[in-house]
Amino acid sequence: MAFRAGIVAVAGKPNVGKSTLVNKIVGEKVSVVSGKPQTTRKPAEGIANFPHAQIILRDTAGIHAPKTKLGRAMVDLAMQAIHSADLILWVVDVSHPADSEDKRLAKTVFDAVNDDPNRVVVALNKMDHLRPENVELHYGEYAALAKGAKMMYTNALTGENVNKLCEILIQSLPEGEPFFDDPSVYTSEPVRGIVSELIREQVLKHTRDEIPHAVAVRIEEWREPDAEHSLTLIRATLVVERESQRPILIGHNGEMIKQIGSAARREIEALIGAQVFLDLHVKVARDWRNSPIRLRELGLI
Ligand SMILES: Nc1nc2c(ncn2[C@@H]2O[C@H](COP(=O)(O)OP(=O)(O)OP(=O)(O)O)[C@@H](O)[C@H]2O)c(=O)[nH]1
Ligand SMILES: [Mg+2]
Repeated sequence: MAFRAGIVAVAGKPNVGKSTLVNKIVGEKVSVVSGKPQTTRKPAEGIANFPHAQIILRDTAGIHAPKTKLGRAMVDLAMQAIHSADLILWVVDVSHPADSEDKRLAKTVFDAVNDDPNRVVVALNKMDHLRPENVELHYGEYAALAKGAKMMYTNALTGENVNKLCEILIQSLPEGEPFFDDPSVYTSEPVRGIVSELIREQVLKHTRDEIPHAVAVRIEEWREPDAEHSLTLIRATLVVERESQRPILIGHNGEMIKQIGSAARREIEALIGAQVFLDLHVKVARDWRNSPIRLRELGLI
């Protein structure tokens, strides 16, 4: 059996479950997840190995009409990923009917592959939320947009049908050698990048309203344990865009930032397999989401 390998761009509207699905396929957390739209900012890469195939998944930001320079950069990077992939895994939330945004996205996806239905696979995700009376209608609507591309119902949370989806992806990939030889490598992201995302994930989980979108994380210092220090020290800054957001993020008596820090620390310790001292600070960078200099500094463009 010929070995197959290639790059799959995972694209779709915000909050449909792209990152959850990527993590499930890879079997590790390569991309952070939250209930809030626009969680993913930069494409994250996950590598899934099979006996006769290697799938390189590029999880992208949800495609939306951007309101900030950050939003513009997120959508631009997602578009680049879509245009440079062997295959597009288009994720939709099948529990909702297809709307005008889905129609626009279908055009974006099929334009990127020159209307070749063999280069698109559709995951009908959140199948657990699809009401029985809507099955036929919603399936029909997405099938009409999918132009003959293969479709699979999935539940990215439980992993239901994810194996079947992988089989379809593998069949659709070009023949070729694996890109990454070491099967223990599941991402090409640097560990610092993952750690800063794990911190941001806890900010997303613990805050609401405009705060989740207003925060970026920068790792300032990373010191491995030595003769004097038994813990790995990680010092990070939570960048907010307005002075008024600082007290919200710090919380009463520092409770909020403490909760964010201890939850993130547990995740980081599990990732790097070592005890960590996580030191978080809040800084204001006025309107950073609209500042090209700040966005570059934060590695977001
Ligand atoms: N019930 C159900 N919930 C799901 C499923 N897949 C994902 N979710 C939830 O949907 C929410 C969004 O998931 P994400 O994986 O962050 O979605 P995303 O498409 O990556 O979102 P953005 O990065 O913002 O574009 C989270 O609360 C997930 O737990 C599913 O199959 N069923
Ligand atoms: Mg995401």
